[in-house]
Amino acid sequence: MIIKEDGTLDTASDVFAEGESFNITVKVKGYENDLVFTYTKKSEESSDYAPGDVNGDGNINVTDITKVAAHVKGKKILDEKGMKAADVNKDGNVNVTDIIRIAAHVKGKNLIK
Ligand SMILES: [Ca+2]
Ligand SMILES: [Ca+2]
Repeated sequence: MIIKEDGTLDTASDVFAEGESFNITVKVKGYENDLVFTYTKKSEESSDYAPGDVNGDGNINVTDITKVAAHVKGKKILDEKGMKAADVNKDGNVNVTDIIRIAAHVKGKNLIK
């Protein structure tokens, strides 16, 4: 755990706790009112990529089209999350229809919601 210059605690580097949740108690010598922070693990559900954002970088752009195209051609198969994000029309298949749909989004013609 790192305490940054602005006083925030950075625990992202190395998780020292396991399980669904854990507490961190902050005590300051000579002062009352201990602070207890409770951290709860993010559910798998919320970590899914947004539809169309195949590489999960937060943007839907030409990189995502390229990735879906490579998948459809059988050159580079997407991982599970990528597959889910790539199937923008949610018909259970990742194919050229999805590429067209993502391309339309990138062009600003038909946005994926
Ligand atoms: Ca992306
Ligand atoms: Ca599809």
